[in-house]
Amino acid sequence: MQRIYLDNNATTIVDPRVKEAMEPFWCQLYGNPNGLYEEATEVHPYMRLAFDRIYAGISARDADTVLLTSGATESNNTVIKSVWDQLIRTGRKTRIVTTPVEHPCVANACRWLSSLGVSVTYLPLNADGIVDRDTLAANLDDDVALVSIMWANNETGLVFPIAELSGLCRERGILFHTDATQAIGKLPVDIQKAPVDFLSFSAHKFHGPKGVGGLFVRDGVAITPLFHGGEQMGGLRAGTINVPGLVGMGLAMQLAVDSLPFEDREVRALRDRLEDAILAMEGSTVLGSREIRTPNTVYASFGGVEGEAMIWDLNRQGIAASTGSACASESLEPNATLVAMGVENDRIHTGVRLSLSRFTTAEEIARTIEAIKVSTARLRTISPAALA
Ligand code: C6P
Repeated sequence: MQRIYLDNNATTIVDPRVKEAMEPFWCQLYGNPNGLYEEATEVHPYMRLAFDRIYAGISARDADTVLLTSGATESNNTVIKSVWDQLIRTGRKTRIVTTPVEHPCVANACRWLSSLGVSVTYLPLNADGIVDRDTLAANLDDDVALVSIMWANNETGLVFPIAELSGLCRERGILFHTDATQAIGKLPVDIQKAPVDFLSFSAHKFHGPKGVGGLFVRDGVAITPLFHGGEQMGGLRAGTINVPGLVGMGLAMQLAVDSLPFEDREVRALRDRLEDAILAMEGSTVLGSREIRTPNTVYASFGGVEGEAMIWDLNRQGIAASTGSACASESLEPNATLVAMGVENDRIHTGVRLSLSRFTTAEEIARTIEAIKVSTARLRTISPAALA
C-alpha cells in the first residue's frame, strides 16, 4: 500500500532538486569555509548564491542580516533572549507581548523569562482566532521591549495580519518579531511590506533539509548572540557553517517562492476538496475560516472520536496525520492553541491536523476522504463518547 503523507506542517519531504544540489557538499566540496586554502574558498560562491536566494525569498536588503541557524527553535530563542539582554536586563524596558498560540519554542522561552521576573502579556484572540490591530494597540506602551507574533499557526493554519501588526509597532518604535516557520512556501513573505525587525524560519518546512534555518535581523537592530564561540556570521552565531544545509535551504527557498502560485491554486483546491468532504460528514467541524488559513492546512474535529484514535486508525490505513504540533504529541495537557481559541472541552481532544504540500496528489486526497469515513464510522462504534 502506497502511504499518504499529510503532516507537512511537522516536516516536508526534501525536494529531489534540493537533495541533488546538496550532494557535492558531503564528499567533494567539504572544506570549512573559514579556512584560507582552496578547499575552503571554493565553497564561497555557493554560499553566496544560497544567501542571495534566501534574501530574495523574503525581500531582505543587502544591509540586513540573515543568520544561518539550526532552525526556527534557535532563531526564536535568539530573538527573545537577545531582546531580554539588550533591553530588559539593562532596565530600559520591562515587558514582552505575545500570543497564547505560539510554538513552544517561543512560548517556553517567554515562560523562562517570566521565571526571571519579566512581565509577559498574552494577547487575547478575536472571534476568528487571530490577534487584531486594536487588541495589539491596546496592549502597547513604552515598557514593551518586543512583540512576538507568529505569521501563521502551525496547528490551525490561521494567518495573522503581520503587515498591519508590525506596521503598528514600527509607528510606536517597538521591536517586532514574527515566527514565519509556517508561512514560507505557503504565503508571500515580503518584509518590505511587513516591517518586521526579526523573522524566523526552518528549511525543513519548505522541502529543505532538517537542522537548518534562518533569522532575519533588520539593518540597525542590535542582537546578542545565543552561542558564544568563533567569528562565524560576524560573531553573531558561532559554530562551523552548515554548508550543505545552507545550499539546500537556499534552493528550497527559491523553489518555495516559485511554487507559491501553485500552492495558492492547486494545493488550496485539494485542501478545499478535503475540507468540503469533511464538512459534509455528520458531526464534523473545521477550525477557523479557510479564507484566513494557509492554503495547505485543515484542522478538523470528528465529533465523538478521539483525535489520537483517529490518527492511529488513519495510520493503519496508510495515512500520516497528527493531532497538532509534533513536538507536543506526547503531552497529556490539553492543546494550548485550542484552549486559547475557546474550543469547547468535549471537542478539544477530537482534533486532527491534515496538512498538504505541493507533492500531495488528487488521488491521495480522494483516498484520504474514503479513509476518514471508514475510520470515523469504525471509531464511533467503539467510542463511549461517540455521537448516537
Ligand atoms: N513545528 C509542528 O509539528 P524547528 O523544530 O526548530 O525546525 O521548528 C520549530 C517550529 C517553530 N515555529 C513553528 C510555527 C513551528 O511550526 C515549528 C515546528 C512542527 O508543528 C514540529 S513541533
